[in-house]
Amino acid sequence: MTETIHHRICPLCEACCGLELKVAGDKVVAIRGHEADVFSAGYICPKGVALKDLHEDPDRVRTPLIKRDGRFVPATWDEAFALIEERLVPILSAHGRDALGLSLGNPGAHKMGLLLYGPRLRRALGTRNIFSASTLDQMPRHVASGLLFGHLFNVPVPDLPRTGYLLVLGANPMASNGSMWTVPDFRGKAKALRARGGKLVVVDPRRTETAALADEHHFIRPGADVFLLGGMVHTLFDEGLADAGRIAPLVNGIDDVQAAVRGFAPEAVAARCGMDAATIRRLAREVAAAPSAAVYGRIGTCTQEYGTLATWLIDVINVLTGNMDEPGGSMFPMAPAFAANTTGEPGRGRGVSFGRHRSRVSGEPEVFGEIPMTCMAEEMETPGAGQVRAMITVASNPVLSSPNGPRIARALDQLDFMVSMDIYVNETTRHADVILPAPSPLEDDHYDVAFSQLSWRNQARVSAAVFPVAGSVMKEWQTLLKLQAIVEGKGAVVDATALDDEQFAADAAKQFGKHAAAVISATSHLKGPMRLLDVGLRMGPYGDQFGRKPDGLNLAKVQAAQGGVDLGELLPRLPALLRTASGKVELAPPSLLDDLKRPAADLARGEPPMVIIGRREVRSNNSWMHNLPLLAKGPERCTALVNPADASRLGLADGVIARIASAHGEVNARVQVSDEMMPGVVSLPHGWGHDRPGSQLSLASQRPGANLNALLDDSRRDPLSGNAVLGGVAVTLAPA
Ligand SMILES: Nc1nc2c(c(=O)[nH]1)N[C@H]1C(S)=C(S)[C@@H](COP(=O)(O)OP(=O)(O)OC[C@H]3O[C@@H](n4cnc5c(=O)[nH]c(N)nc54)[C@H](O)[C@@H]3O)O[C@H]1N2
Ligand SMILES: Nc1nc2c(c(=O)[nH]1)N[C@H]1C(S)=C(S)[C@@H](COP(=O)(O)OP(=O)(O)OC[C@H]3O[C@@H](n4cnc5c(=O)[nH]c(N)nc54)[C@H](O)[C@@H]3O)O[C@H]1N2
Ligand code: SF4
Ligand SMILES: [Mo]
Repeated sequence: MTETIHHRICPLCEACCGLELKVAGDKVVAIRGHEADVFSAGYICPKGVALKDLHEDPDRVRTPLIKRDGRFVPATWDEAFALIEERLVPILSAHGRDALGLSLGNPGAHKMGLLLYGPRLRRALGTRNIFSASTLDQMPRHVASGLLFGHLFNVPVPDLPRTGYLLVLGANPMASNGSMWTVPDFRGKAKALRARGGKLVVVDPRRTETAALADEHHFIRPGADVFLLGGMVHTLFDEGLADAGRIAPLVNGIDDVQAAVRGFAPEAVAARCGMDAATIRRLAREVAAAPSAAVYGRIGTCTQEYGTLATWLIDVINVLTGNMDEPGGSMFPMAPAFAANTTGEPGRGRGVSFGRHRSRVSGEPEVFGEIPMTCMAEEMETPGAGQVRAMITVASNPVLSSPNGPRIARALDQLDFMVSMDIYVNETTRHADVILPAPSPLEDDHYDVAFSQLSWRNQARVSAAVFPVAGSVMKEWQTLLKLQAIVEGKGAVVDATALDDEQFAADAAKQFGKHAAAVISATSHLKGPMRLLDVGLRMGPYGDQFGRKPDGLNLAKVQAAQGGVDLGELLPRLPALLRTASGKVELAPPSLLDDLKRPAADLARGEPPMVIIGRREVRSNNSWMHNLPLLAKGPERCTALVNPADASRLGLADGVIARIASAHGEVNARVQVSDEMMPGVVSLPHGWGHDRPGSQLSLASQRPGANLNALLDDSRRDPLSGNAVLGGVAVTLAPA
């Protein structure tokens, strides 16, 4: 059979690598990195290669499933939508819109169909009960960006190719391949930094794969970053090193920050961080003195009780050392499409506000329209007006990925009705009444709607589906439109493509007024997300403006460019990017200054003898790639890493099974004794626990692993962002 070559962006993690696939007929022969990709230049990790296994996985759901007498049976799409209409509409009429909850998971951020059509379903549903992986992840980053720069996606990323100094806290890009920072081949870029005389410093309770690459690594007590960062900011003022440089006239509130960190002298915070004061001072001096420097934090600094404060203080250091928006510092990418910071009036906006409504049971404030994921179980369990009685999950597996997952499983069982858009029958979707599958990534078009806004270099890349959709599987944007039609009362029989045309025409009329007809005709060869992408690119900052800038970008040009279009290194974007009401960087938002009282009152807190944190590993992806042969083989990955001193104190030897217990649950995991752990801290990866009855993951269930989230407390949150606390939770360990 003749072989053909296809190029495709990997949709599995935030690195967004360009892949080259060799295909024969309907079979993938080989997958490797695409050398000519302008952005990833041939880089690939084992998960990218495993796209073949994902495409071929016999357990992947390929037809709608309806639960009858407790068992899933295949159904047609018409049957599935008819049942959804029959069951969901009466619940909404009887109990109102908030009776339906929506749970949005991580892969939704990687799929253009879900990203571009999900918000429409959300609006149509009109429910306040929106839960997403964002509050298990990066919500503190969005809150800090919103408060300081006026928009949740005004996220600065390290300008790694040009920086002289990178300080990484609570991130392990060597395993995760980067997050809220799209940076394929971190290793290569970090090595280049060191080769040109730059320095890499890592702060983490575990000496990670990234730390192994660094000049320096420092252990820190889990959850204590706010103290270290506060100590560094204090040092900058104390030693006369604070200088915001070029952007100083654009920054409000520097004096307020100085006053707010008065109690955070390195000598006062050192014990709480588990670091010494001299090191804290030295790190501050080094960041200030480096020709250019970037401070970057991620999961470790977000998923803790001071997540928003820690994220904010990272930005504060980048600003006060003159590195914000400067080459080699932390810079703002300029995406070619869909970025709010490239539309509207440059340099000014409405800013952000939170708490327009509160969650019913715990009274948690809404943040960017979401209620914390850790409130989902109680909203389902607690009777009364507004109780969640039905759920739609979209690419979301909270039973494994959210604290107190077993409680979520019990609550899902009590629902009147549940629909899951998902590709597996797994720990969460086994609770559904209807499962609506998605095409394999290789059967779908792709553009990085979100991650283009976080890229280490500006670029435009798009990939077409490698294979036509097998069987009758609907594209996810069409499924979303059908669900939208059902809740809007248009009925399950509506034709999704016709609805899309209708919606596009209405949107075009709003955006283009008298030119709408011309835009509709210019894009009439396209449907769905690709049509929206063409409009997005053409009207974006590099766009051809439908012919007014003939040299500009459009979809056809990006498609024609093998390996994508390089749009150059990151450029300074302040003040035009700001969307604050003042048109300034608001360095000292009152809510953050106020929240600083919490850690200030917590300086002397004693620590439990043992706390648990999570970790990531290259061959795993949150809760769902454990069923793929290429990734599942090899050594056991769901192990508990324990420092040798702790192991001998607790009577644990390498390879034994330990019983790990918290106030909320117990799990068993194999011990791996390692001096890469800080004493008093145990590390267990999340996303495991594939031993739940009713899941259909034949390979994953053979080595199920332990569910870290069965140990975590779903009442612990960062108050400003609603983000879950995923680390620093007290546990005991003993031989099982
Ligand atoms: N303790 C602890 N818990 C954590 C974390 C941690 O560090 N520690 N990390 C958190 C983070 S950062 C995140 S993002 C969350 C992730 O948690 P979730 O948002 O729950 O995402 P995943 O675990 O990746 O599960 C993805 C789901 O989507 C399905 N899926 C995969 N591909 C597709 C597709 O193409 N279409 C559809 N419709 N479905 C698909 C999978 O079958 C699975 O059910 O976990 C969080 N949980
Ligand atoms: N292979 C793989 N890649 C992935 C994923 C995956 O599951 N597997 N998940 C994807 C997703 S959804 C995300 S959000 C990203 C996350 O990307 P990263 O943030 O880079 O992910 P982690 O590897 O979890 O790194 C978090 C680090 O924080 C440390 N840490 C824990 N608590 C603390 C603390 O209190 N302070 C400090 N300073 N450090 C702490 C941990 O030891 C760990 O090394 O990765 C993405 N990429
Ligand atoms: S690093 Fe991420 S995007 Fe790149 S091949 Fe691996 S999973 Fe795919
Ligand atoms: Mo995430």
